[in-house]
Amino acid sequence: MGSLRTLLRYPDDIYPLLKMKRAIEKAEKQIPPEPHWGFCYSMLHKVSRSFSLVIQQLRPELRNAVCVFYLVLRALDTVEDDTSIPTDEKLPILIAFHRHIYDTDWHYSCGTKEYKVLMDQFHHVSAAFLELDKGYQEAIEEITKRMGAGMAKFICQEVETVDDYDEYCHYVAGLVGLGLSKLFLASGSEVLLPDWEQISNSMGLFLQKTNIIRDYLEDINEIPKSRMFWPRKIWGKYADKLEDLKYEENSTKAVSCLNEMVTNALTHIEDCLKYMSALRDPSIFRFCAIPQIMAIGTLALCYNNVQLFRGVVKLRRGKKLYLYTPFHIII
Ligand code: IN0
Repeated sequence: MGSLRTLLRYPDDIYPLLKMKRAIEKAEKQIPPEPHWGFCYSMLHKVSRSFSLVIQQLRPELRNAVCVFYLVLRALDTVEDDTSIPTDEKLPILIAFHRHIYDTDWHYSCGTKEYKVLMDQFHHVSAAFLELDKGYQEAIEEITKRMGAGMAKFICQEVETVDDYDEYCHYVAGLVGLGLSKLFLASGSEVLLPDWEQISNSMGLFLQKTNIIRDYLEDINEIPKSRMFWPRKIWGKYADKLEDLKYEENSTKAVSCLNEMVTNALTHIEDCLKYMSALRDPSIFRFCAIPQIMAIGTLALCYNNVQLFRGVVKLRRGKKLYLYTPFHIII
């Protein structure tokens, strides 16, 4: 639940931590009896313990669609991330992934731990996908197709300019925003604003850019080869190589670069607020707002913080869980 020392230092964390523990236990007891839905929901809890609770509070029909969408995206991500797959084998899988989701005989073994289980037993996700209404299926298929093609493009291309950065983040996260807006529309709970594509995209870009900033050290130290998502156009003003930012003698330059990256991410905030202001359904609002609040908290922690180049900078677990606790329990 968190170390005793942390709990004594932050006693206000104890209540949300206990609430969260109970909420997780309750969610785990509510796993559906059908094997494919049972697999999907228990997999969802495994790959994202706290976010799965936010999905859980959506209305059942939309919840099923979001659960399948989330797992399809995680699976696509597992293929993209697996550095042991040769490029000539990876590209066709990414490009054809939107067709594989219709095929309950398809599976491709890759990834590690729970992601390997997800890939090996992907037929459960396909079976669940095939039970969704056509409107949900079409939205998931279209986004998976565009995302797979975008990921394939960036396997062979580095993030040089800020436009490249925005384009890469569009494929891996902005499209998720577009897809979710379509699912909300298909559920009948929400309507779309005229500029829905632009603002849905910004919702994803803000989350993804925060992840890219936060994960600098983890990505640069990745074995066998570091992964670089910070645009050269920005870091090139401060260092000859992106990895040089992690060395102590470059601390001042590194922090200036970090602050420019955070400022870049903050440009999406206005669109995000516009998107969230237009939502009508309180459960959809919570689903969208909680990851955004977490991202703002993470950026606040990263800004001007040299520790980002030394180790992990993450929101304290208790603080994070406080956000996940349903509002009416706290107030
Ligand atoms: C998400 C997003 C997400 C939620 C709500 C609205 C969104 C609108 C646009 C784009 C994305 C939106 O949220 C999750 C949050 C999450 O998974 N949090 C993890 C923590 C973490 O750091 O991984 C948790 O365990 O709490 C998210 O990060 N992504 C995501 C993926 C699929 C879906 Cl359906 C929704 C991933 C990403 C890359 C940012 C889009």
